[in-house]
Amino acid sequence: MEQLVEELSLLLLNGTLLKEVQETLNELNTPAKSSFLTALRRSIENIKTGDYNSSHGWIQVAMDWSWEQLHAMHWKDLPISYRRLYAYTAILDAMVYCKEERYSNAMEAIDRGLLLGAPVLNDSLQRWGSAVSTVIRETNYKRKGQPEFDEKISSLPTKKLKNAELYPADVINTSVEVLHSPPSLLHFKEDYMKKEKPVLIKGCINHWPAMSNRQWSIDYIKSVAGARTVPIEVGLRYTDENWKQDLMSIGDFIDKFILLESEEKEGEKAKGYLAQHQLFDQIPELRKDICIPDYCCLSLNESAPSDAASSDDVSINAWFGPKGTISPLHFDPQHNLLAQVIGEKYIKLYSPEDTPLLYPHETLLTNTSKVDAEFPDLNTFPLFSKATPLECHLTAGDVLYIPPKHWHYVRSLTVSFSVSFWWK
Ligand SMILES: O=C(O)CCC(=O)C(=O)O
Repeated sequence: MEQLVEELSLLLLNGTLLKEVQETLNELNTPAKSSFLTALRRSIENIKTGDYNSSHGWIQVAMDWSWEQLHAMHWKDLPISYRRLYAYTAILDAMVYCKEERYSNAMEAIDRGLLLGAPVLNDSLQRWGSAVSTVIRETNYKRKGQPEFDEKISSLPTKKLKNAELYPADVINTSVEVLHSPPSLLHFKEDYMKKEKPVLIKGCINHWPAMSNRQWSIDYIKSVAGARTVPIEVGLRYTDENWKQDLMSIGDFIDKFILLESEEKEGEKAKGYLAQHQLFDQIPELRKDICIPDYCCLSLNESAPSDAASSDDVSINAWFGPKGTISPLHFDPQHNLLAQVIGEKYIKLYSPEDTPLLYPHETLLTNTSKVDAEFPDLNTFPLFSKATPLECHLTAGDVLYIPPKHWHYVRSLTVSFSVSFWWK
């Protein structure tokens, strides 16, 4: 940590940071961009004299300016330079908070920078994230004399449920093909990827640290990542009108949506879901606990010079939530391995051939069906009854292969943590 602060102080003193900022600003054609540079210069002058209060004030001016630019256009059209500028402000903010030993504030600044910014200064934000997170953990440890541990929390993911609680009334059998040991790469490619056939592989991730020596539980996640800020989907389905996204710490998310939810049993309250988030890029400590399945190296792209896709091309997402989260029926363009680390999920799949029977939204959400896959309104969507679902029940250790463009509906049956791997 001291080393990082020193490293950054040096970059401030020798002008490297300001030079990079100036180069980034040169790439942009935005009015009033000089106000960003002026604010940053002032904040750095204040850091050098130890006037941290004024420094925060100037950083805030620069941050507000870049925040406005981030929101001035659609995310996908946004030049990456704006995200870099935001990252510089986050790094400076975090540095000042660290000098003041306000580590929770530093952590929040870093995560906002990681979520909204882009890599700068040799990926400093990620390194700061790990360092500050360690300081927070150690401080908690010293304060409590032991790692954070709560019996009520740790018993959650292992709680066994009766079948009646797990399955919707009409589902008894798994109709997706089930393999009880991992297939060879060749077998997987020929019989599932090429044939575009879903398959459930039991115990496929039992060798992951997250399933063995560093077994994930709610208290483990809270102690490793509780201070980190993440985007949470609030609402039952992303297709609902009152659905929104909030930023909050994983610790608050666990207290508010995972623990409360299990105490209140079902509860009609809005669900919170840490969904489709690249958590492992943000928190390398958790990335160490999972492994990219070898199958993700397989490609059907015959025109590619090599048959193998690189692991850099695999997009890894976390899906962490209470019992009852729902991902409405939708499809994605890539191959997907959905791995279940904690808890259980019910999944319904439809082949792309059924698309005309599934009533996709006509605009924006064209990859999402208008039909509630579990409780369909057949008066409004009569053709849906002709579609042929495959169903399965994913339990901890399992991996489900979902071929590209296969429709899938997912409901968690318990507190659940899944990790998805998408690749081309
Ligand atoms: O687990 C979920 O809720 C949804 C997962 C999903 O849609 C995916 O992996 O593509």
